[in-house]
Amino acid sequence: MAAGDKPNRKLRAGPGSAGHTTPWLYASCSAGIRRLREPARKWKVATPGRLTLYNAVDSPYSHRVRLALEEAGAKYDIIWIDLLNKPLWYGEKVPFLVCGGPALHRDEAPSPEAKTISESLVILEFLVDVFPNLLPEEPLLRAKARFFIETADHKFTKAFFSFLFSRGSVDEMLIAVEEMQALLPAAGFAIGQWSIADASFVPFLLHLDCHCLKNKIGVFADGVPEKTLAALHGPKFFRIRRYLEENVARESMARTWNEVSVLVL
Ligand SMILES: N[C@@H](CCC(=O)N[C@@H](CS)C(=O)NCC(=O)O)C(=O)O
Repeated sequence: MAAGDKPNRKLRAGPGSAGHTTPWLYASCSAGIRRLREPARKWKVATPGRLTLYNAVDSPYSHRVRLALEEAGAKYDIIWIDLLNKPLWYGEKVPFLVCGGPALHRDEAPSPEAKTISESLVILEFLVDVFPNLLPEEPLLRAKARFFIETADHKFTKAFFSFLFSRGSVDEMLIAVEEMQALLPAAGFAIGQWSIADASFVPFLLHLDCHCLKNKIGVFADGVPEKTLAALHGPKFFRIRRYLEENVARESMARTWNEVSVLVL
């Protein structure tokens, strides 16, 4: 805007105001309302070609991605990696997603024309771009989902690994569970409808509750698994238990998890 120009008041006109020049945005600061009026977003969905997920048994990070793929109704191939005996070419952690190229075999590196993506949360964001039903369009809900993911990935997983493998304190573990519980709405999933926010968190909660504590997988002092399980199943954690049960009841979970073999192969 050149010096001395007046701001274009028409920009502040609401919908239906005579002659407003931009139908995209209006703000009524006096009413404290800001609305973004965009036409419905036209998702330009890339076609990534064949999707191949490299997974490992007992990996909550991999489980994140598999849940999202199942919820998206995606077609994908899955290759199981033994982390103690990785194929020679495989320098990555799991999960690892290959997009494009021909069908792969465990011992064969992806072809040069295939694209690869690592880091479970990056893969989840990529899947949202390809399968928009994994996250609602509403910006505030998207922000809420990302905050939930951020808290799950930093605070919860940090407490989880410290508790299980570095003799972290029960109290710190339970505080992290409480913090996640406080982010949940009164009913439903992390942001109401199921989304990648749930995919990012539930595998860790499930591992803690239904796998590591029950089967004493971790480095624990005597009595710690029992004490922690009793607390998690007490009235204080009623909401998060219900949340876990509702996640476990989903088809995506039935297709990817069972308590005996841990992950459905
Ligand atoms: N930040 C990574 C962590 C993935 C990760 O640590 N994966 C473990 C299995 S749960 C792994 O592949 N470990 C084998 C290794 O480090 O070589 C993600 O979110 O994908």
